[in-house]
Amino acid sequence: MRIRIIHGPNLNLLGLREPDLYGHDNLDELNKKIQDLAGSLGVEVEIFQSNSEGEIVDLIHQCVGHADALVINPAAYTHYSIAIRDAVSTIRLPVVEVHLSNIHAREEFRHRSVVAPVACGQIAGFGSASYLLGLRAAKQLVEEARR
Ligand code: CA2
Repeated sequence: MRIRIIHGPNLNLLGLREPDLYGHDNLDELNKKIQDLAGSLGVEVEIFQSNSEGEIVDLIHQCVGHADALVINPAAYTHYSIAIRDAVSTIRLPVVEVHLSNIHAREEFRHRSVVAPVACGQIAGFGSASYLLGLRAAKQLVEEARR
């Protein structure tokens, strides 16, 4: 089973500021945690980060025929990118939306996700563990679909 992980804009800066919101892990440390869990779950992961909306759309499209599920933190695009929402709804694969912070406990403009309604579910507020929970959820969704 292959699961694609996409980190959205500015997450390349993780660990460099706002640790109270996003935790102390930098992106390499977070990716190592994801790879370690994937190894123990017997799942292959491929991890991408992009600051560009169009590139993220392309990365979502490339999942078709290549990955079994997608875990995505669309970062700020969560709140307004119809292009990313449409890409997610087009691929017809299990998609789990994740956020480091609890977007529902922050500014009102972060409460709305335009992606969540076309994802299987959303995990928010657990720091790096949101991705680990998202990976477990994605694996379970793929297994359920195969039964
Ligand atoms: O909580 C999340 O994971 C977010 O997706 C992070 C986005 C924010 O716009 C969303 O509302 C919630 C921001 C990503 C910025 O990441 C940085 C982390 C540390 C330092 C600088 C940027």
